[in-house]
Amino acid sequence: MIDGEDQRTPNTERVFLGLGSNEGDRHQFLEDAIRLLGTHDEVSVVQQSTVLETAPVSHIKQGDYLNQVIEIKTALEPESLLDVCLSTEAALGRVRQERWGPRTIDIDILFYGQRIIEIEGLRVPHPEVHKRSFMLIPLAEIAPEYQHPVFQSTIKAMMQLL
Ligand code: A4P
Ligand code: MG
Repeated sequence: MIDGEDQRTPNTERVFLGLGSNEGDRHQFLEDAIRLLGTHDEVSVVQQSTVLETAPVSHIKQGDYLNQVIEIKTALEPESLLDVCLSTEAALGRVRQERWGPRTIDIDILFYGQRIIEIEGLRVPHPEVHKRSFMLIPLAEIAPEYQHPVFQSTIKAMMQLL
């Protein structure tokens, strides 16, 4: 082994994160989340969709969301990536109140390559991704041909079923 040589195989899996904010300075929260995620040693942001304003999907009355999807490259395994997402939310002052309630910033793992993960505290693909236009529209902008590993259907095709 050559001294200092990096023995890790580069991770070529495409990873997508969904961002949502409906409290406070929503644009700033999205911008800060992307900047903070990108400052992590093992995360680089490779693509970002435009920002979409969307009506809340919830039984709780709350304000409109700004949603955005980003594609990242990361050497982190999904569970460590979730920790980074949760600590980024915390750094931006998110306090968890009710489920599906208003939030300064929400960061969800939508896809991690073609992996299917069902463990305590982590489900990937995100279980609602195929039903939510606020996730599919920005995804379609940056990865229209990406295939959902469970449904074997592209983002573009899933959008037509909404
Ligand atoms: N968790 C499990 N799987 C994942 C994953 N793939 N990515 C766990 C991220 N987290 C995942 O999340 C609760 C727990 O989910 C986390 O601790 C993690 O262990 P949370 O963000 O505190 O809870 P939540 O967001 O209130 O609930 P949930 O079910 O995650 O809701 P969603 O799916 O995030 O939906 N309407 C519009 N227009 N735009 C939105 O962005 N978002 C929601 C929240 C509702 N309505 C919306 C929007
Ligand atoms: Mg969430």
